[in-house]
Amino acid sequence: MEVSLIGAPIDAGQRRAGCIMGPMAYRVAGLGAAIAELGHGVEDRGDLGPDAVQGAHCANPVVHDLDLVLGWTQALRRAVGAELALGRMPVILGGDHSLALGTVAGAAEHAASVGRPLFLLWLDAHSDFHTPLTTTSGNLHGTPVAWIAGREGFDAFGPFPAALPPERICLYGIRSVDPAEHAALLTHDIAINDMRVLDEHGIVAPLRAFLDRVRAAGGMLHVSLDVDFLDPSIAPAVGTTVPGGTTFREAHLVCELLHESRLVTSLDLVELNPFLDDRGMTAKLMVDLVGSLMGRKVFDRPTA
Ligand code: 6HN
Ligand code: MN
Ligand code: MN
Ligand code: MN
Repeated sequence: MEVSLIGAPIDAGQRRAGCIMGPMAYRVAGLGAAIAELGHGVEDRGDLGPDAVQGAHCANPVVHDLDLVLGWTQALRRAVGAELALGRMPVILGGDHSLALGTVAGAAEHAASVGRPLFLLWLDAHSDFHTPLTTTSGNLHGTPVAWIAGREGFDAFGPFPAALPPERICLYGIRSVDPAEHAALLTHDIAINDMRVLDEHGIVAPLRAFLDRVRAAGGMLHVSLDVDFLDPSIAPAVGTTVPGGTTFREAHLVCELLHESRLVTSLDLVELNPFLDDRGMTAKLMVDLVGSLMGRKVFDRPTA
């Protein structure tokens, strides 16, 4: 694989300071070297900045920093599309989860241009299914999945390029859904693998079922990994901790299965807030998880 690291120090999609340091923390934790060690080519494209956007309007007065989020959305959309067009795998170092408005838009645009369906795996404690009109926090990091699924209420963003039908979206690990999100999810046929489902069926079977669908459709797969997918005891460096997250081995197993599938074409690493970390443990764990996703094995058995 040829991997491009893209820094996206955006924190405008939420209110707690610190996500802006995310890209640098991944570099300090050795992300590039960890990927190169596995035999992949790695280019660090440095940090991106937002396009200049002014005067965007939202009818919901609690929504904040709309111009900035729009500016990042445009810049990331172009950057991800450009890397995919070069046949490279973009890995976006966030930055808060609002960056997925741009990254998934870029991936969707590219997939449409080559005539392949894009699938989305959302590894998160949250469903991020608000629209700018339903959010009560005003934090746009809680909205990307809704735009991607083609929901209304995103006037300032325009229509999502090639909106994903619900059966191409898989929410994995969720355990915090707001009432307005819940109501909307009930009317969309999105695979919702909340922690209750994963407790009962295990971490493997629901993921395999989704990956089988991606493979059967000849799809591209964007993975969006929110730090709060992990249990706060192993990943404290995130502003929106929710108890009851995935364990160290569960998270690695997800990444190992993703590697074995050979289906992942782009990846977001989001919501790392290094200011909240404990001696870099979260940044290091995220780097290790990327290692598993890119081919590192607990025990490497030679294949016949
Ligand atoms: N994330 N549902 C809450 C809100 O403010 O809308 C939390 C969103 C969390 C966002 O996971 O990236
Ligand atoms: Mn802000
Ligand atoms: Mn999220
Ligand atoms: Mn989250």
